[in-house]
Amino acid sequence: MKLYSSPSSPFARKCLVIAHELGLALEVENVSPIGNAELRTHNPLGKVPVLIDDDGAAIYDSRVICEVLNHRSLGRLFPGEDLQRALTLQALADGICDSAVARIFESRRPPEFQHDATMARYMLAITTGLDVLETLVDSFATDPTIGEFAVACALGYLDLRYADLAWRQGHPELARWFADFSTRASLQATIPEG
Ligand SMILES: N[C@@H](CCC(=O)N[C@@H](CS)C(=O)NCC(=O)O)C(=O)O
Repeated sequence: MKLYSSPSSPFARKCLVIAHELGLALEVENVSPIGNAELRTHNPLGKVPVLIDDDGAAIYDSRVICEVLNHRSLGRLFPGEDLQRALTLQALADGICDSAVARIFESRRPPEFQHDATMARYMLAITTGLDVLETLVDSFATDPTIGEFAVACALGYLDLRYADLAWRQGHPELARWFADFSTRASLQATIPEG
């Protein structure tokens, strides 16, 4: 199985972390999604990650990839008794990433084309999301689910692209949890770059 990935993508990282946790080896091909016609033949949305299955089928997006990998490996990352909490936590973490990634794209436009209100709206989603995560840390699962892994990938992306945000200030419980959780081999093996 081959994963079209990008070293900075929190969504691709989430898939790599989940594969690592499940003991699955994925061939990784790093690509730039921007203007990538070949990627678009696999995912019409033109986004990474995309998993190419052994039979050639393309699987996207990251939520689907993670769930399929977990299902095939009989993993416990989507536990039935905790499904609503785990999936909602994943949605919150992925949503923070959606806004964080979109804001980076917006910030790379020439200043005269940047839209301040849009930038502010993305930042509000990030900071409000962090505030809610801080209130949820106590409910994080001891046996981590897709939700906890998605949160770790989101925080890792903020460290990569939003160092100035200094998100640990004002979110001490989240910061403590992340420091401990980040020692997992799956997270150490997938530190984002770029
Ligand atoms: N919901 C998607 C989001 C994927 C995504 O936004 N990927 C970004 C890279 S982090 C991308 O490929 N963007 C290219 C584009 O928007 O054209 C997922 O979970 O896989």
